[in-house]
Amino acid sequence: MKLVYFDVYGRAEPIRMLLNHAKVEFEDFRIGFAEWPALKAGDNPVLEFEQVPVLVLDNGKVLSQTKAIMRYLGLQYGYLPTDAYEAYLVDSYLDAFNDLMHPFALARWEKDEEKKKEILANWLANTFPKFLTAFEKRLESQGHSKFLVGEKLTIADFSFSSLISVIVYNELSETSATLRETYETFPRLKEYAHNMKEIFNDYLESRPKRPM
Ligand SMILES: N[C@@H](CCC(=O)N[C@@H](CS)C(=O)NCC(=O)O)C(=O)O
Repeated sequence: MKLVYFDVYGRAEPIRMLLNHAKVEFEDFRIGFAEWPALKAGDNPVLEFEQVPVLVLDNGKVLSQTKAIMRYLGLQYGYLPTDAYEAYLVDSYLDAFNDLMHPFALARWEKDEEKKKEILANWLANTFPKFLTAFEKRLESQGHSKFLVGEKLTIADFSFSSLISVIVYNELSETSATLRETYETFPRLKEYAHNMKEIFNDYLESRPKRPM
């Protein structure tokens, strides 16, 4: 199969992590930002919504939309719970990660430096701790499990491990050290990061290093 995205972590990284963990061979096709406008304008049948990531399967089918791709791969490779409540928890996490990251992404692409600072400061003071508090509570209710949901790795773990590896534990990110200070005030989340680092260490060490 072929995964099409930009040469950054972004929305494709949980997909890369999952395929890597499941030992599925795939082409990690990375588009340069400069090539994108022409590709997008080119009426390319692979770009159904004129957005990436897309995953082109070996049978020619093209999958779009990150969460749907994750769910598809989760079902294929055993990273989706069969229990309805656990499946709900996984989806709820994925939506929460999107909500958490939306303002952060807006700040990153904001050209006006003052506005950018303001969005980021508000996110750091309010949004980030609010979501972490909720995640910490969920982890507390998980008892001794290492994972976000149930007793095994799910697509929620790929998504959250990717997220923290990019914004909290990333030496190339300008904001990572500040975010880590807040993140590590949550003991269960800190322990979670440690546990996931053990599981994904080989991949995290060998992947291309990027600030985002
Ligand atoms: N809902 C889509 C959003 C995809 C999306 O926003 N992709 C961005 C990159 S992260 C993109 O393709 N941007 C280029 C563009 O829209 O021209 C998903 O979850 O996959």
